[in-house]
Amino acid sequence: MRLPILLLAVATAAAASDLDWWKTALVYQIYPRSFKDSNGDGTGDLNGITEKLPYLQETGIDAIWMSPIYRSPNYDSGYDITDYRSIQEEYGTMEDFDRLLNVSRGLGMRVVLDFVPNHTGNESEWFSKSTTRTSPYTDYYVWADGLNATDENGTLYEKPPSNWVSTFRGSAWQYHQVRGQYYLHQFVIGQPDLNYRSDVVQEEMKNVLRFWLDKGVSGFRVDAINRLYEADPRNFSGLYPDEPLSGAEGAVPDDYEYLQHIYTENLFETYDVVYDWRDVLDEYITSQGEYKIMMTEAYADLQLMIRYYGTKTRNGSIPFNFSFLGDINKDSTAWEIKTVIDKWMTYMPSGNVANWVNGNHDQSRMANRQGVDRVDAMNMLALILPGVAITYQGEEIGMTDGYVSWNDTQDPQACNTNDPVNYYKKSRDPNRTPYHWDGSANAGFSNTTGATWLPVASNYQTVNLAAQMATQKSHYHFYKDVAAQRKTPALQEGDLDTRALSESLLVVTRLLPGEAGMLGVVNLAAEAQTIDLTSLKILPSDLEVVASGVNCALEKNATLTKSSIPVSAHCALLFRSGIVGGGNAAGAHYLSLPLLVLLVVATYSITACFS
Ligand SMILES: *[C@@H]1O[C@H](CO)[C@@H](O)[C@H](O)[C@H]1NC(C)=O
Ligand SMILES: *[C@@H]1O[C@H](CO)[C@@H](O)[C@H](O)[C@H]1NC(C)=O
Ligand SMILES: *[C@@H]1O[C@H](CO)[C@@H](O)[C@H](O)[C@H]1NC(C)=O
Ligand SMILES: *[C@@H]1O[C@H](CO)[C@@H](O)[C@H](O)[C@H]1NC(C)=O
Ligand SMILES: *[C@@H]1O[C@H](CO)[C@@H](O)[C@H](O)[C@H]1NC(C)=O
Ligand SMILES: *[C@@H]1O[C@H](CO)[C@@H](O)[C@H](O)[C@H]1NC(C)=O
Ligand SMILES: *[C@@H]1O[C@H](CO)[C@@H](O)[C@H](O)[C@H]1NC(C)=O
Ligand SMILES: *[C@@H]1O[C@H](CO)[C@@H](O)[C@H](O)[C@H]1NC(C)=O
Ligand SMILES: *[C@@H]1O[C@H](CO)[C@@H](O)[C@H](O)[C@H]1NC(C)=O
Ligand SMILES: CC(=O)N[C@H]1CO[C@H](CO)[C@@H](O)[C@@H]1O
Ligand SMILES: CC(=O)N[C@H]1CO[C@H](CO)[C@@H](O)[C@@H]1O
Repeated sequence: MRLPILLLAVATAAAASDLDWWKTALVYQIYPRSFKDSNGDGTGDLNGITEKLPYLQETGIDAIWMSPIYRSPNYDSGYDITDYRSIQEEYGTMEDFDRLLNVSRGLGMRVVLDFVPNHTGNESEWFSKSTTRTSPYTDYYVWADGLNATDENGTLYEKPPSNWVSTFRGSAWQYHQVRGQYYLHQFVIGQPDLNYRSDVVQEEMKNVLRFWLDKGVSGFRVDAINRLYEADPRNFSGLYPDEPLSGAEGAVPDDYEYLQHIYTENLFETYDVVYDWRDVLDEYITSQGEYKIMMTEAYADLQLMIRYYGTKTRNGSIPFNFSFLGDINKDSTAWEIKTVIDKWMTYMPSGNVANWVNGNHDQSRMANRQGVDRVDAMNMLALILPGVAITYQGEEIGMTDGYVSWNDTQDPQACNTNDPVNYYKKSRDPNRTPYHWDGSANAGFSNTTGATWLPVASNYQTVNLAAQMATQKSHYHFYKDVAAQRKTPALQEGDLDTRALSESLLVVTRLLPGEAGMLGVVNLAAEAQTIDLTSLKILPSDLEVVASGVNCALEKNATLTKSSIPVSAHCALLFRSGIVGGGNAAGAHYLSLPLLVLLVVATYSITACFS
């Protein structure tokens, strides 16, 4: 009898963690072209990722999220998908993907995919059939007739359906000879926007989600979500309405900033699609026993973003909070950082899961934005705040932006400037250069004798993983030490308290009654300071260093009391405190029911074994 009961209990506990895993997940964003090249063609690939999965597991990563790996002609680094159900050849095959998934599962890590629903590539079969009005693809895209106009000399000419501008400059409308109409592309010309006002498109995209969920992926990060819908011409006498001018200084009509995007961004219909996808993902709670994560990307203001979480009647997604990217920089004070954290926690609807993003493939690297001196601090904050933490590949070792010449430039956003002098202001290539595995040729990223797809950053011999693994004091060891604490009850469930003791001292505590507390201390100043935390009444007095940043004099395992904590210049420290008071005797109150069942049964079975 004993064994079956025990197994049942274990199964229940596992199921619970499969349902809750996402609430505190440490997610690692992989940019596949730049992570690891396994076949020597200068471009990263799936087998390269699979080869490095054990590294990620050792580091404490719960899930990897891969930027697009779907078939694409690559006019926009894989965001122009031509077949949502196959793998881009240079990354490998579907068998390689299945193996990656399997190995990842074997290591206890989950795989999250990028979902790019705003558009397909123009070379997709869907688009091709839409240009010839072949059912059911006729209305898969946003098609419209041009408008007649007369120029200053009275000559008739045809102009695009509206004044809308693409993110990458110029009209958002492109004339297509075969169909004799214009199609909408909010991004590059090769990316026609899908028509979400078509039920067939809605169903098609749900089936794409199901295709990958059936394989066993653990969810999606949804790209460019706030541009799914445009104004409905039926509400504007059959025409697409012009957007009003923004009045932005220095903007010319071809610039995206020239217009106020009231008809192309953040339309309320977008939220319903997100809630509908949530329902699709929730089908898998029953069939696979796993909660599937959905993270949405939207560069919108806070109030609009918050709506992605869902409503009283519909569940939604986790909107990426980019406040660490947008609202914190090298000069931010402890007061400002505290304000940014508190603001998100305040506006987030209660019961929802926060998230902290320190970098991605679209932004300059953290070490450049926040300064090398703040790499440990920012990594630690993301990892000790409640909710999901997302690390972009390379931020754990403090990689910096690489230099990419005009000749080597790949990013369409930069190429479209046609400006060999100022292109770099628009380029996202510097933050996409290959990962620095070691100090060997091509930073260990590729064994190619030719060029890698983007050049490796010049500092790879000093800033690389192997070097950081070899020394006790490194961004990598600090990151790993902090990540290791994420499974503690305090970081999983503890109450959050943030304090700015001064302009340069930030203190974050996570305290849970009956458990050891966690205390993060950041000194942003260029001078050492000694702090007294006796004003934090609930924080136990005895502290032990569990992670010590590269600039800190206090070493790991040092013990001290909260009344006097010496913090070096530009140092980030993580402490474990003694047991926080106020809990009930056993602390059992804080355990989830399945875990409780497991403990009780385990105790029984141990007793039985020795009786
Ligand atoms: C690079 O590695 C791949 C895979 O091991 C191998 O097939 C290829 O020959 C190597 N290329 C060079 C130039 O060493
Ligand atoms: C998946 O991994 C398991 C071990 O974790 C192994 O036994 C199995 O053969 C693998 N399957 C595939 C298709 O690679
Ligand atoms: C534009 O002018 C052409 C030729 O004069 C005409 O056939 C067409 O219907 C006009 N289109 C619109 C939208 O008025
Ligand atoms: C209008 O005519 C003038 C004089 O012939 C010419 O210089 C100008 O380029 C024309 N404008 C357009 C838009 O064709
Ligand atoms: C797709 O768009 C690109 C420009 O981005 C163009 O060069 C190419 O010819 C287009 N292909 C098709 C099939 O329309
Ligand atoms: C737009 O038109 C649709 C029907 O075509 C209608 O349901 C909707 O309420 C209208 N929206 C606005 C903002 O007028
Ligand atoms: C939302 O999700 C939660 C947790 O998965 C579930 O308990 C709740 O019933 C869902 N609400 C709706 C409206 O579907
Ligand atoms: C860039 O390419 C052009 C044309 O191939 C060449 O003339 C120029 O020297 C190159 N510049 C650099 C910096 O490599
Ligand atoms: C700190 O203590 C842990 C466990 O007691 C031990 O494994 C580790 O080696 C110690 N680290 C240092 C830097 O002393
Ligand atoms: C927010 C944003 O622009 N996200 C993506 C939407 O699609 C474009 C073009 O495909 C990508 O480059 C963006 O990263
Ligand atoms: C990029 C982005 O969406 N940033 C928003 C994140 O949240 C802050 C508020 O905390 C907004 O101000 C940013 O615009």
